[in-house]
Amino acid sequence: MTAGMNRVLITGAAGGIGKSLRRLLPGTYPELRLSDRVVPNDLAAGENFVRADLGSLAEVEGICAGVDGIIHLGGRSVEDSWEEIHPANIVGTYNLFEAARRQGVKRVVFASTNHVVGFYRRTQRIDNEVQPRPDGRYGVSKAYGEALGALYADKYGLRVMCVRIGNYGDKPLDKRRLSMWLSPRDFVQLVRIGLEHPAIHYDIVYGSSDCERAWWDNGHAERLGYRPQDKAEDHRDEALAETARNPEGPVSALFIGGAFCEMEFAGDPERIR
Ligand code: 15L
Repeated sequence: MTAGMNRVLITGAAGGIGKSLRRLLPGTYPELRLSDRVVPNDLAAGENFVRADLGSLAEVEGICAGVDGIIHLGGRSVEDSWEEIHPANIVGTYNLFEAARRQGVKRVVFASTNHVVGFYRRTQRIDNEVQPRPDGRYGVSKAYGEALGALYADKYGLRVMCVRIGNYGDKPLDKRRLSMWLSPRDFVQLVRIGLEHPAIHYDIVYGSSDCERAWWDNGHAERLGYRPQDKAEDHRDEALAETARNPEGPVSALFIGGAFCEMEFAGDPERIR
């Protein structure tokens, strides 16, 4: 049933998505191992938690031992200084893939982000094969993580699925998120495709629910069997009202990455085609 996924590791288990997956995944796989560099403040009795810092290859190898599949949520998940992004997402992601290889892990689901393609215009419809156009250091670090995934898939036979997550949560927060909202149960469906689908080698999909305003074509996920259950438009009025109260800035409003594009922006929007 679960394609030999007897023990599944979740990194970043103390973070927002980690906490949510920990409530949704039990019962799906025989054993879940949780890890983060800090102990989750909501750790329940019976949860199997092993502390590890992604910056230490030895510690990451330790948490990968005996694991069949990894859901890699660890690292920085927003724009930040290079001093923060580098150890967590550059060194840390390398350590994760290398430790997975050394420990004979079969599959990795890599939490990537829409910010890998943040500088695509909202007027364009992109698919999962476009070249990266990151909108910050965070987006660059995730593009690098995707590239590492390709290397470890092609060279070492690890099966890797990268999910370019839009915005994860119970509902779309504003107008922009109506185009990229990802509900928890739809993310679980994508994670299960990554960990179980027999055709996965190195695949990139977008992490969004049923968003009729999507700026991307998620046909690749659909071909892998993804059928999102939750519709962004069910929350339309609230989301539009939020953006009416807090409109996007002039640069944010042009591009997929929104406010991440506008941070530190000193370019010429006209030249970004
Ligand atoms: C992300 O990648 C972040 O993890 C999340 O906090 C949001 O900022 C999201 O993108 C977004 O673009 O809305």
